[in-house]
Amino acid sequence: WNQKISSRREETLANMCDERARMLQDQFNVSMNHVHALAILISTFHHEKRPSAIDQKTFSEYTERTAFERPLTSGVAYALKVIHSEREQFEREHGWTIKKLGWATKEMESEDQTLVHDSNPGNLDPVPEQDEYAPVIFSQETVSHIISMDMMSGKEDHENILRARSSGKGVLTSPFKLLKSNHLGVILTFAVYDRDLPPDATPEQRAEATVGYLGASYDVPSLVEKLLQQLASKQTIVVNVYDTTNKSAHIKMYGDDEIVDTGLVRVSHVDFGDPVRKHEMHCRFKQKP
Ligand code: WA2
Repeated sequence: WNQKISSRREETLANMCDERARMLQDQFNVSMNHVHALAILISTFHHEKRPSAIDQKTFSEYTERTAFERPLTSGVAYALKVIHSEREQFEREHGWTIKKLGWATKEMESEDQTLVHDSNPGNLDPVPEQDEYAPVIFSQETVSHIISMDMMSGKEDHENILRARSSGKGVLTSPFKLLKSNHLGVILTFAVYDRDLPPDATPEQRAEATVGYLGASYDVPSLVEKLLQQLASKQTIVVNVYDTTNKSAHIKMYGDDEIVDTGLVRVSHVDFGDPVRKHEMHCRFKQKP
């Protein structure tokens, strides 16, 4: 009798967890396809058209009006590949210097005397000399604070850019604290090339043909929360999402810090489309039987 009840319970948890994991995966996949399409839009209307048909105003309006197509994302931006010998001309043409990614070094005091970070990119430091840069030239309004920042000066963004352009696929970072957000998030990056490349193009050929990088940020906690709320099961189960790429150091992307052991745990795999990264959803009942 008891065994029958407990196996029913196990099956219920498995079904609920698998359903949620699949929903998250499907929504991520939908938005990933639209970010890919934005990379093609940039290639077609910015790089292949003279003069370009896209400027910051066009890009921010278009991406704001199509935001519904990219569930779970908090913003998209486009960074240009600039090699060092082109830096001076690039900065002259744009009328600003390429900035180091991060908070302004200058901090201001707010009225209650606590330090606040200055998000005015005008107060950021110019990036020190490098072989190449990836300054953001277009952004959705929600991430306009990264305009003029060199995305290669941030560790996670740098790695993503190199992996995106050498693979020709959409790639994901591990979870890290995004700029101007108090939450962990991930970045999805697609490289934009100046020509059609054969599927067997070498990483060097790909790097050489690269003209820029289209990236989307995912504010995971608030967006997963929104997704789970639609299911109205928050009273029944507790959900955690992990990046399990490093087997010995799982990184929590979503969920409460304190996990109450109610006996049963269901682990459902979540495939975000980047074979280098592994993700899992862990589900538990809130109450013991
Ligand atoms: N976008 C938004 N917030 C961030 C961030 C980012 N990267 N990095 C840290 N906080 C333009 O891959 C190219 C976007 C990077 C794309």
